Amino acid sequence: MSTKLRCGLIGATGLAGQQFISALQNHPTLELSALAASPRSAGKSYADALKAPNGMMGWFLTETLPAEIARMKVVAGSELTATGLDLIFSAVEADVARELEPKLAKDLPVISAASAFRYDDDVPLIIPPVNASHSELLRGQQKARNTKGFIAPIPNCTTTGLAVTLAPLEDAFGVQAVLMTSMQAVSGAGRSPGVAALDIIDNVVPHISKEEHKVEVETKKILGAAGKPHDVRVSSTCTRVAVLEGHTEAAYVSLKKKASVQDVAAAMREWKGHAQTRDLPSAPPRWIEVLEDPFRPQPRLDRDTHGGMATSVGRIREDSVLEHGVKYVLVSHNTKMGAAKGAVLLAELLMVQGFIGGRPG
Ligand code: 2RA
Repeated sequence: MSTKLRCGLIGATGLAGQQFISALQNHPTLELSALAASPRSAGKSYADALKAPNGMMGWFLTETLPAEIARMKVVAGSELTATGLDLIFSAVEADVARELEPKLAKDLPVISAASAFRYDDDVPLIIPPVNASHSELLRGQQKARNTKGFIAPIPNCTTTGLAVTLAPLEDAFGVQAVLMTSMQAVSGAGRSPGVAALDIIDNVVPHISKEEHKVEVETKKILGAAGKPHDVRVSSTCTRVAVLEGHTEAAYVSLKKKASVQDVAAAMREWKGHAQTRDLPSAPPRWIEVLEDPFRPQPRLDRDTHGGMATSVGRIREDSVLEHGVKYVLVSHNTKMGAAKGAVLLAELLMVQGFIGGRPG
């Protein structure tokens, strides 16, 4: 019998759900044991649930749908029970998450890509190498909500790349203010409805609903102490560009202490992240790759570095407008480190920390 932890996945048929299926394939300690989606898919095999009325097989990843997943029976999210499961991954939209996640968290840990609970004071927002210790909030959450499980969301994918690059700067020099402009891939918008081809080809769309607020609030929450947001000032402009995968961000950072370009590059290169994350199965050999070529990072060339789990940084320069200013460009894989693989990494951390394991009967 398998000794892997048994995972349920809600929102299994959507694009984010498919990315979870991919992220969990051949995982050394986790396996998918239950798939849940909307009542429309309930009772069907996963392959049948993906079929559109026009006959299109709605599997959107480049890798083949694994045969054992294709055969699995899908249940309605509202019917999924904790029995026989160790944890839940959630890939549902925020409104569905608001209803389903608290029910499931009564018995099980819920690792979520949804934004529904990210801003609650008793909910940590963890990027494992950056703020692994924020998991201490989970015990308080369990007590306050009287649950055996808990809800642990991952941040917005645009926040992830920014926070990963700010963490070594905060550790080495302190950060006081950040200005950031993103150039975000279309995959970030999902497929329902997603971004229409006619809107994005030959174009840049200068607004993504609620995105800038998320980046600003989440960055402060992640860089702060558990339950106490950092006082860094964050201002962003989020745009959508005609790129499939990989968010590019131009960041301008005011440091607390002056640092040279070489100091900043060294701080990022040498940053190892939280000690508990170094040996996690999904951890890359380095969290940040600093590139010297002034024409990098580029999403097409750099998003898949270390399996999409590393953030690539280039164009590090001094900034003469901000106090102790530096500026750089980063690329972070929005659907890997910024989504499903990042959520799996969080589950791995919470296993090491003893928050996950122990199956309800
Ligand atoms: C986007 N960050 O790219 C969002 C996805 N959650 O639209």
